[in-house]
Amino acid sequence: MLVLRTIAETRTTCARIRLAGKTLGLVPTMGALHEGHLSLVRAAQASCDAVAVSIFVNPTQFGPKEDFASYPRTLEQDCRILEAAGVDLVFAPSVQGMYPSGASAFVEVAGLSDRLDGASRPGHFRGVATVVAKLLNIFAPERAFFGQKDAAQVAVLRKMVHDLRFAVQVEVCPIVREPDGLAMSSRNRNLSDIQRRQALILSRALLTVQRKAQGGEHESSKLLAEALGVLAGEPGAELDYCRIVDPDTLEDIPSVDRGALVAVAARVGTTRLIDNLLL
Ligand code: PAJ
Repeated sequence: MLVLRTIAETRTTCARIRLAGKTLGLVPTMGALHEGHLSLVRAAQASCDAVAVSIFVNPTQFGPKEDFASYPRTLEQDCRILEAAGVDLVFAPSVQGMYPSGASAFVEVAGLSDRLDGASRPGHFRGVATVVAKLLNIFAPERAFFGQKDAAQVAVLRKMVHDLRFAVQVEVCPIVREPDGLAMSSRNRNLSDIQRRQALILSRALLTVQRKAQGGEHESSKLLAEALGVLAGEPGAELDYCRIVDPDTLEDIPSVDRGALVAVAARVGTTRLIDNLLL
C-alpha cells in the first residue's frame, strides 16, 4: 500500500492507474477509522479496480469553537487497518499542501449549506464542499464513496458534483451501527461509559419514528412529537435539531408519504452526535 503525502505524487499515481486501464474509487475520510469507514472501502473494492483513501482532518469544516485541535488523529493505526483491508493508496496531505498560504477559493453550495448541520455549524459545509472538490480534482476518481451517516453532507456533495459537472459517480453506503444501535463515529471514542449509554437515545428516537411510520402515521408533526418525547427522556443529551426533511433539498416536509429523511443531532457532554433514518 502506498502512503503519499503530496498532491504531485498522488496525481502521478492516479494517472498511472488510469493508464493501466483501471477504475479508481476514492473514500475521503478524516481518519480515526472504524467499521463505518471500512464499509465504504469494501463497497469501493467491490466496484473499482483500485481504491484510494484520503485521511485529512480538514480545518475549514470546523468552526472556531469546535474540536479541530482535539479531533482524534491516529494515522499509523489507520494505515495498518487500511493495509490489512487491501487498500491500494492512502493520501495524507498536510494542511499547507491542501490550503497553500493565501488560499481564498471556496466552494459554496448555496441554500443546502445552511440547512440541518449547516444551520448549527455555519461554514461547515463550505469547508466540506471545498475539500471534497479539491480531492476530486486531485484524484479524478470514477466513483467516490460517502456514508449515509452524514445525510446532509451527502445532499450537499451530490448537488456540488451535479452543479460543477464533476465526472464522478457519488456512491452512498448505509449507516454502520454498534450492536446496540449507536451509529459508529470517530467522535464516539470521546464518550465516557455513561455518555455512551446516553447517546443511545438518538437511535432510539429514530427507531420509534420508524415503528410509528410503519404503523401508518405519515404526518411529520406527529412523528416529530414522538421523537421529541423519546429524546426528552434523556436529559444527558442536549438536542440540537430533530427534523423530517426531503433528503435532496433538506427542507422540512409535512408528510413522509413520498419518502423522507429523519435527522437528529444532539450534544452528549461536549461531543456532538448525529444520526438519521431514511423512510
Ligand atoms: P469522516 O467523518 O471521517 O467520515 C468519512 C466518511 O465515512 C463519510 O462519508 C461518512 O459519512 C462515513 N461514515 C462515518 N461514519 C459512518 C457510519 N457509521 N456508517 C457509514 N458511513 C460512515 O465525513 C467526513 O469525514 C468529512 O466531512 C469528509 C467527507 C472526509 C470531508 O472532510
